[in-house]
Amino acid sequence: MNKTALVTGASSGIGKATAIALAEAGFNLVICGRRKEPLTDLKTQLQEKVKVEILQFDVRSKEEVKKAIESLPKESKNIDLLVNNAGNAHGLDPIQSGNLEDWDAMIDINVKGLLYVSRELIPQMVERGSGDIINIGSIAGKEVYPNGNVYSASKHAVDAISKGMRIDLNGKGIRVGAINPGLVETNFSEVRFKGDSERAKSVYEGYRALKPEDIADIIVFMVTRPAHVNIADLLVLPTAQASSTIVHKE
Ligand code: 8X3
Repeated sequence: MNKTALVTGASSGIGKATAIALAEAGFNLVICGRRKEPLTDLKTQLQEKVKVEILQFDVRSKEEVKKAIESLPKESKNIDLLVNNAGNAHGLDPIQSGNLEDWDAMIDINVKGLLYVSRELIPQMVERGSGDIINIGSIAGKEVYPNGNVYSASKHAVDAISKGMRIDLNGKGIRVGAINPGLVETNFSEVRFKGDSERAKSVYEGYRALKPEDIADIIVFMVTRPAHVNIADLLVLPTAQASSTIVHKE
């Protein structure tokens, strides 16, 4: 295969697992993130199999996004698959006491960051008449749960953007798919609870949460279907989870 995938938030969690799974499927990679070290480690791990470029930038900065993508060497410039994964939850507070910095972070990263990266890469897909875009949403983009307010709003925005992309890119040879995970054991809760490891750990206790690899597998499946098949929208939960708030714990 001679396809290149660009994965944002590739230094950990779902992004990292997706990069690894895509390399196994033969995709060359552009791995993106804010911190260089984990990306360098990942590159070392994967570069025997496929070509790997690192792009270090913060999706919150449109200037950084533009500069980074423009800096790609010629042979990695054509991105066949964009995985919009970078995103996080910050805080879990009722609306009346929400932290404004947390709100900014979630809207800037989860919504605006996804848009900045997409805006840089979609025109060349349109020009070539081919491409795949996978947006990582969340169960929080399908329903709202107590104290999930702004995180949920940001993921509802991702849901709307995925639908909007599918409409605007219709007829242009580009597939747009969304995957909306429920509880996946990553550093997601550690970030949400600002390093409170005990509280973060308890989110995944008493049942079998999804692993990042579970989501990565599905992404590889989505993008390796025949060209006329677009898996548009998936909600993926651990078997123990029925909704945002209903999780069967032993
Ligand atoms: C992550 C899942 O349920 O914590 O997006 O919002 S949840």
